[in-house]
Amino acid sequence: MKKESVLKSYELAKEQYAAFGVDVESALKKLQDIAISIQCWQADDVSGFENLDNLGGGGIQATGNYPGKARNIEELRSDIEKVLSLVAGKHRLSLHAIYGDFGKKIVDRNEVEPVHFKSWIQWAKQANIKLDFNSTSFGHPKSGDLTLANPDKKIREFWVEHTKRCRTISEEMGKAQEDPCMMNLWIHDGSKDLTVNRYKYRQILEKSLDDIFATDYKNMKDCIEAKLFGIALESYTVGSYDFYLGYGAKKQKIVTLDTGHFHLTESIPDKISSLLLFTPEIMLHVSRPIRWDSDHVVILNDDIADLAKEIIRADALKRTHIGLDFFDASINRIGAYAIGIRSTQKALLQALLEPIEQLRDYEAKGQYFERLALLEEAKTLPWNAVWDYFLLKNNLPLGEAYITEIQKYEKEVTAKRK
Ligand code: RNT
Ligand code: ZN
Repeated sequence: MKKESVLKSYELAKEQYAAFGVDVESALKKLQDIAISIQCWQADDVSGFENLDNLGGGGIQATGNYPGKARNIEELRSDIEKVLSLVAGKHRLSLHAIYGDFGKKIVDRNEVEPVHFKSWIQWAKQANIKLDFNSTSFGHPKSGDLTLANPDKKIREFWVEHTKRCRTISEEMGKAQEDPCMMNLWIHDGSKDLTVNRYKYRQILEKSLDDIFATDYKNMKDCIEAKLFGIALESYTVGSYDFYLGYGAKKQKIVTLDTGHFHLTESIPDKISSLLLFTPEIMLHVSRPIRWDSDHVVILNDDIADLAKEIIRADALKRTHIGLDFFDASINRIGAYAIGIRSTQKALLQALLEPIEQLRDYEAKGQYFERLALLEEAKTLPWNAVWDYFLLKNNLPLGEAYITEIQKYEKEVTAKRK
């Protein structure tokens, strides 16, 4: 793609959008400022860098064995830096507790401390990126079927301690970056087969959360992530959407909507406007479920386009934190990141370019044919010309040229990891 053609197409697109009352430049400015919280775990298939025997407990699994996954902190940082060099905008990195800089030390989950994330905080500052955080209750001998909802006091307390420590780590991150660190709490707790104790486990989880959240912090924000079911825990999930929605509304915590954690025909976009009325903010885990919570790479499909539109229509950008959550181990991992981030940005751009005023005007007047017609027309307005210009303005490879960049990094870096 030639620079001149991009500029020419952009000018024409701008004109076309102006005819619908859409200010393209202001849309681009907004897009430039939307930070996406990039999940660190796509780089290494959710393995982390603990020196513990990880084989003890499940809860999560990546599938595929494409060569070149990051094997240590240095490689992960280098991969993330590469990803950031291929996308426009200033973004964030979401770390899990198992990604601490533990050196050769054995640090159990109930021993994690801010010091284990000191080098991450330093790196982040220098990479000009902000950090978000997650407690990790999966992949540990004490994970089992129940962690924070475990009737066994010792196990429950172990995970309460872990999660409390994660909040202090998040607080340190937030303080250092002078911007709140979003801490996400997700646990897999549930039951493979019928349980006759649905109430009991939820009561225990509520108690654990109350313990965990007893201390107030200024530089971190708590997010609680619901799920429909997990593999091997198909019959019951303690932390269901009802559970966290209730807890979030009651205690003013942020509910995390993972787009892979609902019935496949359930509309996640429709939840945005309700959550914003009853909970302080929203955290998103943008993912792509195929038949189930498969965590495929995010692509520009209707689900994500509709989600982005709801955020913009509800004027919710300031209260919505957009995080990604996919981990595909079957393709080039840097490529997976690039596709996922770019597709999310494309969805947001489309949403920002919607001729919303005209649409609302039609709706107010009861002109529903006109509303539907314009919604259809808007789909094929030249948003892609605006996208190309966005890349050009950010000095990024145009169109599909980023593929070559990733192939080069693969040849020079990731393919050499054996
Ligand atoms: C799992 C949840 C959770 C994880 C990450 C690694 O189903 O989506 O958010 O993917 O914490
Ligand atoms: Zn998630």
